[in-house]
Amino acid sequence: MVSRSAPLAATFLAMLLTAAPAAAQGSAAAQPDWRGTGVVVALLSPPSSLHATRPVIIIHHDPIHGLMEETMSMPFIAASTELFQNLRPGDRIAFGLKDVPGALLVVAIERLGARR
Ligand SMILES: [Cu+2]
Repeated sequence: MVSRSAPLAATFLAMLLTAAPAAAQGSAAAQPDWRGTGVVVALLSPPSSLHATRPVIIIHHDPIHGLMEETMSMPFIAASTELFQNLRPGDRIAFGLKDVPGALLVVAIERLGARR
């Protein structure tokens, strides 16, 4: 994890800078701006190497049409560590993203299918 954190963090920052201008504007506070699917890579409660005060989830996500057309592993800030309950690495998930100033925030996570 330690050796992979630096490149992931750099990718994260690059994604934030490129994703924000293209993102949809406004909508109800509770509604995700984007929905994606993927596999949980890591669940990081704060403080972690990726964020001092916010929970971070690394997701190997499928294409999110209109936002990121490529499959990739990347970290997202999570709205709450409560979203991590009953999750573990390897779980396939559907998730909702909210476009907030400076970040794409994971606001909802649903585990898909049976655990292997
Ligand atoms: Cu991505």
